[in-house]
Amino acid sequence: MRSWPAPEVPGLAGHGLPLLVPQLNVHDSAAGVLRPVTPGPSARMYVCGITPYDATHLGHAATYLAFDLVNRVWRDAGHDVHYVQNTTDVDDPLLERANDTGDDWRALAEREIQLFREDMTALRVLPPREYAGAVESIPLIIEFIETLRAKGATYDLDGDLYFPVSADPDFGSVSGLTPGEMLPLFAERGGDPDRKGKKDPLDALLWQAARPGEPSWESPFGPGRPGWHVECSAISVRNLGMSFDIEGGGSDLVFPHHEMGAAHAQVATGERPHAKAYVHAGMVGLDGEKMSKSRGNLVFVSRLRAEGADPMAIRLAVLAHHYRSDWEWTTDDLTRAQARLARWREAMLLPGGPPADDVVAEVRRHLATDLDAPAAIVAVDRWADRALSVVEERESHAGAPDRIRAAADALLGITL
Ligand code: 5CA
Ligand code: ZN
Repeated sequence: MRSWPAPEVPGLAGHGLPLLVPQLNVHDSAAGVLRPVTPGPSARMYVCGITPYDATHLGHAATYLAFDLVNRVWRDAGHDVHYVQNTTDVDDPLLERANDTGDDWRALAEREIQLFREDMTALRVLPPREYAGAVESIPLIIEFIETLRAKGATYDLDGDLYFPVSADPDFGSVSGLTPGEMLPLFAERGGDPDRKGKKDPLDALLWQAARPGEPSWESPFGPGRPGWHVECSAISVRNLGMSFDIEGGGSDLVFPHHEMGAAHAQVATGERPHAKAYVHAGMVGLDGEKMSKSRGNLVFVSRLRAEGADPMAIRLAVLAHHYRSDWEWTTDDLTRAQARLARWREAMLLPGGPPADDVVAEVRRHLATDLDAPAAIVAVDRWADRALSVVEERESHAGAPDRIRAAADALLGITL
């Protein structure tokens, strides 16, 4: 599927030099601690994409901006970044929405994906190298399920095909949850623990037999459509292989989505782990609740843009919150970011400023420490404050504003 246009990323002095660019450490949900990620020359990342029926709310934006920081930090460290993202362009919630509004489900998905592309472009999010739709990936998903079947890791229930979680001895290692903790989350997030005839209530649907009025595709297991977890498992393994560096998404995906995806992949390939680190962004809320389509409490990036908000202010407003924290959007976020952006831009107009090297080093250090964008932003604030208050000529370094501009662009994705 077509991705979106890549923004220019300026190269910074010291780019690719380990002495100047610290190695990225991120919080790995499986390990429960901050860990160094140690990619080879090619750094591999898979991030779960949208289900295209209501894009792009600020929660989505916050998640994709978090992983955009990973991408930028890795590029600055000299890695060739292989970034893959899916889009769940056939699934229950999308079909339900299309049904409710009388839309054609394909048209709804295409419209929302296009809006998502436009929002990502406006926010200067670097595009994935492969942007894979579930529908276009059905042949490879079928092939992946065939592999599981050949290994005896599937069973049939009234025409639907299930994955027995008992097939993976490591099941549970991504979330670290007990079965008792898993069950309510499974029920809440698309699972069917109460279905009669399952071997284990947590077993996940791999292939759902065709139902009247729903789209379906031919397969060796009869006509139907793929389950959700197997979509991301198949797409990630096909494009990145096993043990890729980071699998990412919002914290609502830790269980069951990333747990099941890892189990499928580990059983299908006989290798482990699926990803070296599982990285999760906090949930963005509004009015005391998680922002989500089902609750309808959404603030859309496209709406803010249409109201005249500078996309760079939207980006800065989101990055002012640490990616792992749960937080609530308020209009103050945007007001503060607009003021901050104006101040940074004012400092850019000066002929010189305080030395930039230490500031760039500080931004790099903060981002390498679990993507601490809020601290990186404060470092730029301090530089701008000093620049705007410099009175003596000798304190002013020609070219410093340009270097700060380049760092804000390359590392934070903010153009000044
Ligand atoms: N298509 C699946 C992933 S394969 C899906 O979860 N789609 S989604 O549209 O519901 O969400 C897209 C991404 O945004 C996911 O990574 C999800 O974890 C994240 N996300 C959803 N709601 C929020 C929120 N309120 N705050 C932060 N991130 C969110
Ligand atoms: Zn996914």
